[in-house]
Amino acid sequence: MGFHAFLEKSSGAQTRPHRRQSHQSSVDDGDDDTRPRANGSKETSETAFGALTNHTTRACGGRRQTKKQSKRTRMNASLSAKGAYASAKLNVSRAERGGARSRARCVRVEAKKTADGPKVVIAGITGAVGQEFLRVLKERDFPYSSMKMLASARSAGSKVDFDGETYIVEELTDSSFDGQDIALFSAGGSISKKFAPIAVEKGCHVVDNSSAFRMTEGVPLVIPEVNPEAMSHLKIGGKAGIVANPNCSTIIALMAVTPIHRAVGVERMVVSTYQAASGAGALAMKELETQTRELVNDGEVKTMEIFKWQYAFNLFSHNAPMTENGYNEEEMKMVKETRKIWNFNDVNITATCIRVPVMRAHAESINLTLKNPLDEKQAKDILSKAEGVSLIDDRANNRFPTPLDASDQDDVYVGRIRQDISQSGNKGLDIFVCGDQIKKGAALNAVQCAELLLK
Ligand code: 2RA
Repeated sequence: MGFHAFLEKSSGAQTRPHRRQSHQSSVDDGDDDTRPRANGSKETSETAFGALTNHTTRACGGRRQTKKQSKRTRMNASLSAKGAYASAKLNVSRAERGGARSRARCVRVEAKKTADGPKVVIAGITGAVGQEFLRVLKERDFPYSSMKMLASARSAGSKVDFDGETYIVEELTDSSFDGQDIALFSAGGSISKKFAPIAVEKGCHVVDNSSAFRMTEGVPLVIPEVNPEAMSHLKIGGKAGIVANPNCSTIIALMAVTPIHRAVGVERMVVSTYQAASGAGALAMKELETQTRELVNDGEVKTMEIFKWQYAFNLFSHNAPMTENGYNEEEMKMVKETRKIWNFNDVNITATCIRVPVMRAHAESINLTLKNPLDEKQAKDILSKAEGVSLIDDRANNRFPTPLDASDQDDVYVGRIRQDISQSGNKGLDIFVCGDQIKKGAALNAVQCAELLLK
């Protein structure tokens, strides 16, 4: 059965394929040290990445390709490992974003190697977040005097190019942190649990992208635009410590909701997420692409290794483990992490997290109950001034944020800003947000935390 026949048969309403979910890199956010497998086995993050080294990416300015080029890109996305991590940027104009105000840069900036810069370590360099760390460090001109690339024994000896130099990947051991200043970790929770305390003991600050220390008392859980003060006691040259990067869904939600909370107080938040493949790791991204190809070419899904359910042209409840109260761990992270980041235990939060067939940017529908009234014009005004937030909110043209708008961008995009008509007195607000899971949801946030250590 051909692709169109399949679509007609399986979906009825949908008669043509969506635009391709472009992605730049194979992703593993280091949030957990194991990944779901349909067959019940577990995959380490590094293996997950390794399996994708023949995967592909889109070239810079992908959306400006000719029809012929874009068809070729869609149908023949055979990406090399090098290509997958090339520093390509999504070169979409402001006009194409519906007039969004974007601070995301499209220029390439070289990282700043300088004799008095910190000694930087990346733990989990072969993972996609590890690779994204490098890209973000370059983009943000992060100062460094030396760079150390760490991975498991399996990857030791391989080479990584960064800022005009080639580095040999070293095995992560207890002595890896001797004399180092900042370690960016994204190698999974168990690696963080073992090695982050060792790094700190040796005087090296850790910014950890895993969930290992997020709820640990005394460990700041930081979104730099939201609660930088939580880590103000940690500075290069001072006593070393761990800073935890929140879960991607929490970061993306709070980038938009915090400015509203600061202005009028948020009493309750109802979140429904539409989470991309990247959050489940590189193999999930690969599975989404593979299944899509299979459907296009053969009309049926043959590969089902990561999730127990068909992923392409489908969606399902988030794959995080279920907890006793019927919420899965991803949903409970949103509840607990928000309270910690806001230092506000009275906020009521409920979340439903869903995995959708999108490559690398999460979307979230957020309904708020406010302490004090706020009309939608005021809400728009607050959000338009919020750091790291861009608006796409064009009702006349039905133009609102999409995961593709947010993919590969620094900012979180917000739209559908409207009064919740079910709540009286202008005390209810609805918004829809999209943010790049691997960038602001992981690597960018971590590098911003590292920048705070320098200030
Ligand atoms: C996800 N928890 O499932 C991940 C991202 N950190 O999307």
